[in-house]
Amino acid sequence: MSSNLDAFWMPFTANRQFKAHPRLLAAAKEMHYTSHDGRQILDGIAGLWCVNAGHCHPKIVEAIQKQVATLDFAPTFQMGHPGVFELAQRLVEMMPGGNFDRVFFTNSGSESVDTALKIAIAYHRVRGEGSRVRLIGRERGYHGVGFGGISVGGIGANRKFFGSLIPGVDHLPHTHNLEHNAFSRGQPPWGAHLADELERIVTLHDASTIAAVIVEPVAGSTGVLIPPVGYLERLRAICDKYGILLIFDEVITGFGRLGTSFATEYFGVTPDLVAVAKGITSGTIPMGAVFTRQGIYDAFMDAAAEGAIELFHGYTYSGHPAACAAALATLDVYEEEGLFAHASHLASYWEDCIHSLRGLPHVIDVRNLGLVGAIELEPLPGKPAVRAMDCLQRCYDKGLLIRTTGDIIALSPPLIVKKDHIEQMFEILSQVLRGLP
Ligand code: PXG
Ligand code: PLP
Repeated sequence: MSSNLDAFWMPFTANRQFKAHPRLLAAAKEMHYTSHDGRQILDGIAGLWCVNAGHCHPKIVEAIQKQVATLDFAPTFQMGHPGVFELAQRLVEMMPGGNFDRVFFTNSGSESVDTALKIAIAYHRVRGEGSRVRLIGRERGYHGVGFGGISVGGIGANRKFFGSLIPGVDHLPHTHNLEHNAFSRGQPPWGAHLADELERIVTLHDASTIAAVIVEPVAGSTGVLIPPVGYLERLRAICDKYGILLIFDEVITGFGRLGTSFATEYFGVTPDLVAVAKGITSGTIPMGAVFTRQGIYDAFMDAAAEGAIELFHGYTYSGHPAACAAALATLDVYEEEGLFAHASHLASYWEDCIHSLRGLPHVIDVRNLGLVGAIELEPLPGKPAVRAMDCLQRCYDKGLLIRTTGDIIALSPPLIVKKDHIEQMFEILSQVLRGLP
């Protein structure tokens, strides 16, 4: 490797540590990366929770190549192109129960979150409830890195450097509790009552000031926190009681991660807005989207004069032709290869394999749902995150890519994963855990 690594300021990375010991990926195919030194690396995290259809799927690659050579870019401000309308229609048809009838396009999860928050506040305003401006997030929530997303987000390090954030935000408590729920298989039994904290927040601020509650149905980035049985249902009921919009951030849970199209289907709980990204194009081209429930779009149409712009929001690249082509091909692949059903069938095998790590050195919790899972390690005394980072490096050296956050290992393989890949993942992980200081 000859190139100079200095100029690239790497995101969410210990830059100096990385540049001293770089891990470069040079190519990818299906379940594997090829490292710059020519080794095969099994992808245990679908790139960064996004490559759900497997790497370099020929059908998706071809669709993108064709699109870029035919229509490289077309504006969607006062213009359009066929692909974006076709994709929107396909997407709303994927949503269960026909509950969501419109889609707004963005380029990332962070933009989807900001878009959803803005639509929520504006929705109340166009209906004459302009006092509903507060947003409620949750501790340990991750909603990307825009000012909206970090304001409702609940990860201290992502917030504290960045000033006063947006005003009028409050947070629910997180639901992670090892004392009650360690080593739960699937949804943990304890914790539904934590949703009732929303009642307390409503009492404090009054419902007439609150626009929306945003949560990840399964919190991903913070270390895979599975919602307690009944928790999401209770949040929905309280939001209904007070006219508060419920936003699900499905940037990770969308597009098959739980073995269903979306988490809303998995849990049988219908929010008002759904933010997605990542798996929408299987990570090939940046894209995100926000689904809105029946009636939300109509409220904007009803409030604006004919010929007037109804929502003053959008990105140059909202519905970019290359992203639309990638997404359409990705949805075809999900369908033709039955990848969501495949994920659903593998989920119990995945659960058994990940829970086989219980009892290994340093393992204080294991949790799972669908094809996502986490292993929480006891931190080295006085050195948080060091043990998990050591684990990541050792796994990489043995040919497995994992993701860590603090001392939690997260796993989320491409949905094309087979039983023998899963076996190999946990074989490497158990070897590494046995050898960790
Ligand atoms: N919401 C959720 C729930 C996410 O998981 C975003 C929003 C932001 O998406 P963009 O595309 O703007 O990054 C995410 C992204 C991790 C990790 O810690 C997780 C994400 C991104 C990068 C790293 O494993 N999730
Ligand atoms: N900054 C400037 C100066 C711009 O002209 C634009 C878009 O035209 C933006 C930011 C926003 O860029 P995007 O639409 O890609 O989010």
